[in-house]
Amino acid sequence: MTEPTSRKRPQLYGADYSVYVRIARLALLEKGVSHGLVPLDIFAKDERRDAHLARHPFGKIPALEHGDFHLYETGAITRYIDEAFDGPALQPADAKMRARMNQIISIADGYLYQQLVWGLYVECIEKPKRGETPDAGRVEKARDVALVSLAVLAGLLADQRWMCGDRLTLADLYLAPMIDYALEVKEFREMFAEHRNLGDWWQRITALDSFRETQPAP
Ligand SMILES: N[C@@H](CCC(=O)N[C@@H](CS)C(=O)NCC(=O)O)C(=O)O
Repeated sequence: MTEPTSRKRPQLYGADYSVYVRIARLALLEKGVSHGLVPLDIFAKDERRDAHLARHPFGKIPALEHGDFHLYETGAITRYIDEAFDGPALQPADAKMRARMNQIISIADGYLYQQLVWGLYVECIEKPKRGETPDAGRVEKARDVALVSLAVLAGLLADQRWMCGDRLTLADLYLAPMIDYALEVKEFREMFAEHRNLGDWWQRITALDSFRETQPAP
């Protein structure tokens, strides 16, 4: 007799440095779901990465296995985690608030990941560490998008505790790992400091056990 999927421990494939892996882990931890992290360095270009294409044909991390149920794409994974397991709801029940959460997730996927993580963090922190020169044009574009993004997020947060009201949702979990990388860049820190409500929100984020537990290894 096979064990039902619901009783199996989910396994997440990915690396702790990955923003998207961290989002999925934050969701698992906030739901209190016991799970495993199977280490997979997607940039290693080795045979483990090749084998991973069977799990994720687009060659990205994370991928989730829950019994015989296999899933990739962080948006699908986090919503599945929220809906398939007990624990605090990570999506608002109210249609307008849920739409707002989905809007913030789209902003994170569509603009923040490329500009904050690749355009600012990788260009300004990672490249100099490797002895490479940042692409000034790339950084300038990222800075422009960062300015708009922070104004938008500060407006959406307003005087709420979390991005979508008084409860932590997937919107907060999406933003946190991206902003965490960008905050290593001095110029971004200065822009961020212009928005007091974002600073208060960030204190709440950094106080989460899940956030601390998923901090990438130095
Ligand atoms: N749309 C994917 C994006 C995942 C993604 O971009 N993951 C990055 C790591 S944070 C990755 O695997 N990059 C490898 C590559 O682009 O070759 C999702 O939502 O899961």
